[in-house]
Amino acid sequence: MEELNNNIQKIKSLEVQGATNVAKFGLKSFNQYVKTLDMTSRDDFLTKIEEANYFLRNIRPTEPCLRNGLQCIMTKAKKILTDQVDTLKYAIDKNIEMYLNFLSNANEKIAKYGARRIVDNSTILTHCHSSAVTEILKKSHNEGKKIKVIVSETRPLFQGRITAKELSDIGIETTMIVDSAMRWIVRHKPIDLILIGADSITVEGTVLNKIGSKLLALVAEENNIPFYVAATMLKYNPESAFGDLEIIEMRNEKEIWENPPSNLKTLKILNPAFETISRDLISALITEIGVFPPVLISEKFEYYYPFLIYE
Ligand code: RUB
Repeated sequence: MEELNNNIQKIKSLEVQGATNVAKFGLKSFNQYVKTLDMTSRDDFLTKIEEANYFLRNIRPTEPCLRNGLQCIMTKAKKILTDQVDTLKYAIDKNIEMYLNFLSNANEKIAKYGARRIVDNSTILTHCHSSAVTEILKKSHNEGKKIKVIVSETRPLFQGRITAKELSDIGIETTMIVDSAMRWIVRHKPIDLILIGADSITVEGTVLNKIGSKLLALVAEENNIPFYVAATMLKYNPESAFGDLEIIEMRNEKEIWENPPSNLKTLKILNPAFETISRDLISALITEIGVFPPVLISEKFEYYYPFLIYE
């Protein structure tokens, strides 16, 4: 349990960040933990892994990609009617491998389809750090297209620096701006396309992504710039179809101001990590099955991932 707790802490502290990385790391941590369990009773084993499942799925509330993976693995494990704990462990290992493969293949396909939307000599504006977005940009660059990228620093934890570093490392011309310059840059520099990632997609086709994303979407609408969201469909929240609302993660106020003067008794700090972008502000989703309007998400998800539907 100690190693699992350490890994949970890595996700909590954002040492591991971004929905895809969180899902991959969370599932690998779950698998490591399962392998360490030394017990022979099926019931004891299921109780222990249910406990780990509970902790992992609640670390970052706005992350259905990890929740979908855990849900799929737990449902399949419980359906195997064996008293052999080793058989259950083997099945969990195989199902985690399957889900991790879905994730890796998804980002490859997203890069392929997304790069087709990026034209030569274009400038792309992005926000935060999304592996789906950087894969598209890297692929476009590797295909020989000359692209420029503008990225916001993404306060309070500066995930924009991860994007800037990844892209500059391979020679993409990258410019960093402060978050509040998002509107200014669109009005003063030629931007061809705005591209962001996603943490969650609801049944209505609403996307949840890093705080600041809705501002960017409004700026895109105001200036008639295509606004795309690159995300695997594994970020769809199936519970939203049964009425649940996606929860916005509120992060520690210390991320915004570590040591405010203690005499400021009436000061409050709020640190929401994500916000919603309604589907009418999104030109299209770029996913592993192609590019389509957000309103089609539940239909496509049910068709391609029926085994991930749960109430
Ligand atoms: C990261 C963030 C990313 C999405 C998508 O927020 O909002 O845009 O998670 O990332 P945080 P990816 O840093 O708080 O986790 O495309 O890699 O899944």
